[in-house]
Amino acid sequence: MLAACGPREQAAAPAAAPAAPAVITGETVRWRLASTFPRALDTIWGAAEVFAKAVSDATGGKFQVSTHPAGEIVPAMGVFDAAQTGAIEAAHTATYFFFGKDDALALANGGISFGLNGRQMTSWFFEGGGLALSRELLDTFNLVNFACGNTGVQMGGWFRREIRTPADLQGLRFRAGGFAGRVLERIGMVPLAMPAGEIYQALERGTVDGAEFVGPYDDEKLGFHRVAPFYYYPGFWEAGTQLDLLVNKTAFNALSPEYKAIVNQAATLAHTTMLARYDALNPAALKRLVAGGTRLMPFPRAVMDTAFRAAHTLYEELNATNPRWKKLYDHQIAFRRDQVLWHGLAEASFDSYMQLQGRNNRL
Ligand code: PYR
Repeated sequence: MLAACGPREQAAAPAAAPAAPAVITGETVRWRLASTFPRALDTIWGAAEVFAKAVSDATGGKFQVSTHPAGEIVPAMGVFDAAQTGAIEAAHTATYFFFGKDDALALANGGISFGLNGRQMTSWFFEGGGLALSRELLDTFNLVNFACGNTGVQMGGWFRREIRTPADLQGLRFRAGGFAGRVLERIGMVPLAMPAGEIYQALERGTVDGAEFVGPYDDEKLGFHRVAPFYYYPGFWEAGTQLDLLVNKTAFNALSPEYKAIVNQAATLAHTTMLARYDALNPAALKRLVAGGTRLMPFPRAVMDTAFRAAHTLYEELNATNPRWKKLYDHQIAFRRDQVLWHGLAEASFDSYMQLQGRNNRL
């Protein structure tokens, strides 16, 4: 029996636990899941496969989810609408890509600049009240959302020339994920949205001057280092981007309580697997990139400060104009304040001590 006791909030639990161990004898169910990401990215696309396998394993193959990379049955950025209308049962994507529908969608997946990091976002979502708030928002789009991956703090991306001051960013055409564009345009950049599979060509052809996707492992696969030598960090606009499983509400409600619990648990497995995979794969990729000539650079402090101010001015404007944004923002920002306090103590002091040991070749 598969107990319906996963992370406590992610899906509605069955009303009562069964009295005796039971074998799941549910109906045969077939879902189609379309991803925003290409198959080559086994990290971020991989979450769809982890999810589908876990669902199949838990139901003895009775609940099958066929997984489709970007463009196979739905274009990369068409997956939200396709799940909303029921053209497919599920999408694997990130809600911040769809901020054009409502800026609040950027808060639902932790996709705002200077937001929560990956661990803090998972805490907000599962234990801090984020699940209920984001479910309320996604419900208005006829979708049920599940946390289904996190990238951790991303890299700031690839540039053809050095960035010394905020002035060097003026007019730079830059591919950035989702809501980041709202802030980058405020600091003089020209943000361009495009799915992962289109970035390399845009960089190579000069349609964009620079680009970011996630971090070393994905970026190496996408080949950005072949076109732009300067690799900046940190990606202050993506501190803990959460990936989402978005399920059509009618399709979800048609499931038995057991199958609902299985969807919940499978999404949670995919969620934890993604960040573990990124953390396991990124260091070796980073070493390969640097050995191949990539120039690793921190963003100058003045760039970070300029962006921080611009982001918070934007947030205040949205607070004044969009009540759905404000409801999530106030909650998430109060949570951020406490998280920064707590993480600054144990986590940051331990990390900085260990980094000192690393820099002195003692690890
Ligand atoms: C991006 O598209 O930039 C992500 O981080 C997923």
